[in-house]
Amino acid sequence: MSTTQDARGARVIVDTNPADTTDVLAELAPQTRGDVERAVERAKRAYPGWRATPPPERGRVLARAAALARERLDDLARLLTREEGKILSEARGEVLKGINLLEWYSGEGFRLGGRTRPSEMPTTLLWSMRQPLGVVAVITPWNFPWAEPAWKVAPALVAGNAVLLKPASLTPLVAQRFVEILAEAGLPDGVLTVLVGAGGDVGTALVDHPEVRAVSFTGSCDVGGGVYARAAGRLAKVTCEMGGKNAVVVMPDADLDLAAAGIAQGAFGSTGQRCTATSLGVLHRDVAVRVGDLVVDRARALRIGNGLEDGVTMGPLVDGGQLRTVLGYIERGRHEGARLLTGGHRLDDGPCARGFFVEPTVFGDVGPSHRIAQEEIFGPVLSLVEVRSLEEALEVVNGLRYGLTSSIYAGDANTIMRFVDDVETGMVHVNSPTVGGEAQIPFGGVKWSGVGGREMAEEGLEFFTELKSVFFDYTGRARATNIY
Ligand code: UN1
Repeated sequence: MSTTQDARGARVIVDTNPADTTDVLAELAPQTRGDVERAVERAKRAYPGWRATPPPERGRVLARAAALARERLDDLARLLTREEGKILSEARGEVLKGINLLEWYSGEGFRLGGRTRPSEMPTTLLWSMRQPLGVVAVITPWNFPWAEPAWKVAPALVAGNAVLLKPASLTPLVAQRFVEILAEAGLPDGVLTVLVGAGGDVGTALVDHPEVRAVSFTGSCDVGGGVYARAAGRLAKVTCEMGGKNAVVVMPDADLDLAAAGIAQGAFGSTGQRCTATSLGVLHRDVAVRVGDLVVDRARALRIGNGLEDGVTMGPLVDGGQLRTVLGYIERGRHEGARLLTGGHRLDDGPCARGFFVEPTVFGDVGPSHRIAQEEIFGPVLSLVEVRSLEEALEVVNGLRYGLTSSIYAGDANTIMRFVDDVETGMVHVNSPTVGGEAQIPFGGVKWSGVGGREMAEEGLEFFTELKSVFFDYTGRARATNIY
């Protein structure tokens, strides 16, 4: 994407393919604060009807959208690859994940509810019920332009809210397609509106709007911290899912080929542009050299290029800004004294001549305090740190300010369970890569990685509801015997 001016001097968002910037997908006029105001009004008008729609029926709209998306899986995946850059198989995986979320939350339409409890008082029923919040805002990142809207919008809708979706301005088309499919599935007008524009205009207007009852954000810590502070300032509900510095620990009794494959998949899949990407390998010294060699072999075997082409196994970075950031970290790694084992350069000729490509990069001899071992890079750059024990590995991982996800490759159940117990991350994998999440289990992190509650599963639905507790004396006489 770039922002430019049209013939009359108005600003336009130019949506381009990051693998080939001559491939322009669309030019869009960015929306403004005035558009946000009008969208909020429309959402307020649509809300009562949607709130009154029985939850199973709300769920059915999601189920129909899931079925439509499944029919169009190939087209959606191709559009996603063109807009975001990840290779086609990854794009298909992302579309399928969004479909899973729609399907999971469609079923929640039948389960939405609270619980009953006995009362201290006779002839009295106590129960809690879940109700929608009203108008809510959802702000999603460019790296999962289909799955992220699905995992926030689906629970918000089945709970009965009216939703304003602001996708990243780098990837607006896939998000628009998502909204169109829901409309086709029967979602009434005004219940879901997409607003394309800059975070500083549209995002801020949503976060500050007094009628927006909750904000669900995924993106960087910098932006998320600002969203959290602003929304908290007016006592709105907020959830922020932010960065990660996700480590894979490899112990001597691990299956080393499996570990290397998992590290490479986590580090270079989606070109490292996911909050769950593996960017730190914490290797026991007995196996560090072997695992390092195996990971380097895998990095060198990757074929970089346009993700639409057969045989390409790693796509570009999303734009020039991301390319500069990643190259900056590679430079820093060199200066900090880490050993470059492979990669380290921009690729700008042959199939990579017209896009934002960088080599998959691995650094060895990285110190745990180096910036490349501490900070989220969001690109295909892996740092390898050596440790002498599980305790030392835990010190490295728990010393990070992030706490999204982690992984251990080991054989011994005791070692594995000590890691699972003591690691300070919201998600932990055993003998599998750090990436991924499934609709039916909570997703999210601790420390700098997230605040405001987990997403996905029932927990993701809770955020978009308010609980009401009901005390119902069905004879009207229980108060007389109330001992309190
Ligand atoms: C995944 O690893 O499949 O922004 C999901 C992100 C995350 C999504 C990761 N919210 O990268």
